[in-house]
Amino acid sequence: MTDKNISPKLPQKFLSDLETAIGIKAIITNHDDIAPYMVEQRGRFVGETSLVVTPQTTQEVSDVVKLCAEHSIGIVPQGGHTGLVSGGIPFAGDNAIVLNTSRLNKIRAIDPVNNTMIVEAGCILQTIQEHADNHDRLFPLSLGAEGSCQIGGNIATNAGGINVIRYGNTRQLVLGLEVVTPTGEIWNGLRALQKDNTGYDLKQLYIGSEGTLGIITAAVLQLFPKPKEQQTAILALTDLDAALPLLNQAQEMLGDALTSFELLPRIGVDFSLKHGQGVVDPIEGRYDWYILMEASVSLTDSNLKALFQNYLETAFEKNWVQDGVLAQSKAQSDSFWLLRENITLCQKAEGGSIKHDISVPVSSVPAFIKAANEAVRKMIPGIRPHPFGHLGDGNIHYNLSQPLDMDKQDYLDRWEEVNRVVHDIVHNFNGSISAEHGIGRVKRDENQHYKSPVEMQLMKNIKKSLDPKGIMNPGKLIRPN
Ligand code: FAD
Ligand code: 2HG
Ligand code: ZN
Repeated sequence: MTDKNISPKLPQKFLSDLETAIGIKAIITNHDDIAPYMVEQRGRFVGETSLVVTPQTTQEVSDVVKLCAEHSIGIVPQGGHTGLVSGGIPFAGDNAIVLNTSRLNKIRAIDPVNNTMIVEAGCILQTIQEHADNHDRLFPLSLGAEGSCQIGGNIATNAGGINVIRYGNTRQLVLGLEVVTPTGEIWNGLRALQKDNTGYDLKQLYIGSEGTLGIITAAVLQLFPKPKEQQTAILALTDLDAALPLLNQAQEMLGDALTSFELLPRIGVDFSLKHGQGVVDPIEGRYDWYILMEASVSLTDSNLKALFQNYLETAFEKNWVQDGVLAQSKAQSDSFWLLRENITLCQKAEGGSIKHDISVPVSSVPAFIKAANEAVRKMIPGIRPHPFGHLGDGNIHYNLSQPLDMDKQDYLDRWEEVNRVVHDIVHNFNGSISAEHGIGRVKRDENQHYKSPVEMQLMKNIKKSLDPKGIMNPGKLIRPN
């Protein structure tokens, strides 16, 4: 039974046509069964809907969308539900149902000769990585949520992660898409081609569109040769400024073998050690800043280890690092990454955390961090900044844990005010207020504040032209009229 108090109120005809199209098993209307689909990662908002559907084929997705279009009902696409900007839940008043893609999860094909793989939107990222690996290939997209996020969500958010410096964002890893449009038509753009100049590149429009232009049902992914040798090191910096020459030197001495270059502050290390399971401190002593870096090559018998050791010697000679450990085994390298990947989950245990996902030119990262730290400390004495993340891409998760002696709610009430101060600094550095997590609902108005009216209008024109009824993920990314 549909809960009568919760939107959207669904016409009986809609529900019976839906049941005919996708079957009762794919329809969830019970409030308690819907609840888990409404709780987002950060626990900041709870979604509201009277219906969740879980179609199993592209045709079923198309049938659902056609019915929603006919009845002017909104649709929120939802994948692994790991997004960090509240893009995958409907808000009260959105008049929208949720279309969850978890059952749309077939790997349709792999072509190792062409270095491509065709997967459905609901495939878990880790499953895709493992399948590629079983065929001696690499799918390089990698992020902390890879055990539960889905490729449809990754594509819809143009996810970044830890290997962008070498392989690019999701945008660079997709050759073709299959999409159900807001009218329910199926666009089969599953072309596995390296070259295809036949007009507007529609797939790039859908990548990063956060479910506002249509539902991605399948994709052609670009695969790469599997790395045969890998070196991972964690280094304690002399100071934050040393990160930049250290990065430049890595690019000079390791060339394109450099795959990750991540910044960790001591406080983030402390969070992971205190709250994470099985996390160990790799370096004796306490240092303010660390770099976790990795290099890999797909050649056997390469001289990567020697190159890496030379690089580390240079880093010590130049006094950029005070201490460091080069992983001696896969297990040790995994333990470095465990420390890094635990920061997001462990910061939750430290009370309220006001988050920012910013990028500035790589050369401006230390200056940005210093300016932002000074500004937020002035605003809220005792605030605990823990900037971390993808320094090699200029992308810092500038997260701010609450002062130890402050009430959590009083702190979180200052979210928007703090955002504005930090984002103004980002803006002054010609940066972006969302480097990899997207805009969703959380950053919608903030995005509009910083984007030029011309750019906003172009985005609105595209939305209006592809989704004139405004049913695709209403209220996300672009404010409805
Ligand atoms: P969801 O959260 O379900 O949805 C995200 C958005 O995409 C929503 O707007 C939704 O409507 C839309 N969407 C989902 N599926 C489709 C579809 N098939 N068609 C159209 N629209 C769709 N992100 C990074 O970029 N880099 C990181 O390093 C990173 N690390 C993370 C670590 C942790 C611990 C966590 C919890 C999150 C992290 N994230 C990171 C954020 C998140 O994992 C990514 O945004 C991911 O790409 C979302 O995938 P999902 O399947 O969970 O999508
Ligand atoms: C990461 O790089 C994720 O770990 C999550 O993008 C960042 O916790 C965050 O803000
Ligand atoms: Zn990240």
